[in-house]
Amino acid sequence: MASLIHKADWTFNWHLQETFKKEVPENVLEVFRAEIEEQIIIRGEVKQEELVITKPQVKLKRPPFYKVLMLNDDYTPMDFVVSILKEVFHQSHEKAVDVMLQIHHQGFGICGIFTKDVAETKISIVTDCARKNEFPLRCVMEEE
Ligand code: TYC
Repeated sequence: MASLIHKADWTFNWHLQETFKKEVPENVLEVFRAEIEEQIIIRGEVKQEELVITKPQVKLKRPPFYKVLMLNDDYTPMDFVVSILKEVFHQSHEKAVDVMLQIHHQGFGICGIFTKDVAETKISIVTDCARKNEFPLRCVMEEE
């Protein structure tokens, strides 16, 4: 709506300036602005040619993402880790086995990349489930 008024305003401004051949007085502009707004509201529709793509005033920033890393330990059974990767991180069986082996050999592995809330939730689900089963399995998160 704002950009539409802006476009219409600009167009009228131009025509008025052409007519007046000088700066258009502010009070004249005011009347036109009010009329334009009224017409747009009454019409309640936007014609295709009136749509203007204006540069957004505020650049939207992509939210930060977080890697959820799973850490190796000597006690959590391999099949428990695989089932967590499948259930909590929606990995296929093959992928879960690969990630689990990578953690086992390298010390850690990436379970997935999520927004902050989702990463925190997944970590607490993994931790709760591991503690209930008395395993020391741990995850940490790291900003991408
Ligand atoms: N190292 C464990 C074992 O030999 C297996 C394991 C894999 C544990 C990955 C944790 O995040 C882990 N049973």
